[in-house]
Amino acid sequence: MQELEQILNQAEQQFAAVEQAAELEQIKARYLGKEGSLTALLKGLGKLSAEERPAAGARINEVKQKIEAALNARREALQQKALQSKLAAEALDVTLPGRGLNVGGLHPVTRTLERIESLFHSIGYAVAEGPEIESDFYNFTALNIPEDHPARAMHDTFYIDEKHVLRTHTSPIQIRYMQAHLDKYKHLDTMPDIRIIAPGRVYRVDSDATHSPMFHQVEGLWIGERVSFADLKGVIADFLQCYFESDELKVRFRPSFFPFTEPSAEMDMSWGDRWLEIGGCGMVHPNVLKHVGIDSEKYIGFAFGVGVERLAMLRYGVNDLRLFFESDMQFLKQFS
Ligand code: 2NM
Repeated sequence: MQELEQILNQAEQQFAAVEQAAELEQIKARYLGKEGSLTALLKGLGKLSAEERPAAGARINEVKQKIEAALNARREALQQKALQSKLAAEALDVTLPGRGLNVGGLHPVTRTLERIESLFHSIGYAVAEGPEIESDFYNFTALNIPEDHPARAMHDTFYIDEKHVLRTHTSPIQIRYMQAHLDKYKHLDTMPDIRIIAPGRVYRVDSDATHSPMFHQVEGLWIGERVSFADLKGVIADFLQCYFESDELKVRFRPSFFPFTEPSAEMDMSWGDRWLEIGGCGMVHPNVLKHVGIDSEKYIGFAFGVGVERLAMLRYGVNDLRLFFESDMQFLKQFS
C-alpha cells in the first residue's frame, strides 16, 4: 500500500519538525487519534476480503508501531532537550571563589562601655543593670529629688504616665541594688561593702550638637563603713589614667550641688593645657541611704556619674556626638 508509506514518511517528518511537547501530542492525534489517518485505515479493514485482510492488517500495524516508535523517540528527545537547557540555565560554577564574609563590629559606644566595665571589674566593682522605664520613686524620690525640682519637669523628662518615666540617669539601678543588697545580708550585723558600676541608656528631652535625647551613662557607687572622699578621688584618678593610658593625666574637683550627694563636686581632667569636665560626684546623701533603709550613721559612701559618649569622643577623636546615632557604616567601620 502506497498510502501507508506516505503516512509513515509524513508522520516522521512532522515529528522531527516539532519543538514543543504539547504540539507533538497534537500531531500524534492526526495519525493515532480517533479521527487519525491510521485509525481510519484500520477501520477500513472490514471492507477487505477475508484473504486480503490479515496481510493488510499486519502491514498497518507494522506502520502503526513505527509511528509510535518515532513518536516516543521524539518525545524522549524533546524531554532531554528541555532538561539540558534547564540545567544550562541553572548552572552553578562551583569553582568560583567565595564572596567573603562581612564581619560585624561593636559600636564605639559599646566598646567604650566594655572598656569601662573591664577597668572597674579589675578593682572589684560588679556591673549592675536595671529597667529603662522607671517609677518616679526610683528615678526621683529615692534620690532626694524634691517634688518641685526642675529635673522632674515635663520639658526635661520623658514621661510614660504620671508615675513612670524613661530613666534620666542610671542612679535608679543603684537604688535597686542597695535595697537588694541590704535584704540579702539582713541576717548579718554588718553588710559587706557595695561596690558597683551602673552602665546604661538614659533619656532626657534635649537634642542638639552636644545633646542627644538618648545617651549612655556609667555611674559608680561604693558604700562601706569607712569610705571617704579621698577614696573617691583615688578611684576616679586611677580610672581616668587607665582609661586614657596616661600617668600624666590630672584630675580636679570643683564644688557643686546634686540633691543625692553631699558634698558634691564636678570632676575635671587635664587635656593638654586645658581642663575638661568629665562628670559629677559626691558622698551619697544620708536621705538616699535612709530611703533604701541603710543606716546612714553606720555606712557612708561615694557615687559618681560620667557620660559614655563623652569618653568615647575623647578617646577616638570624634567631634560630633550625633555621629554615634546615625548608623553611618563609613563612620562605624573605622572602629571594628
Ligand atoms: C552623678 C553625680 C553624683 C549618683 C548618686 C547615686 C546614688 F544612687 F547613690 F545616690 N548614684 N549616682 C551620682 C552622684 C551621680 O552623676 C553625674
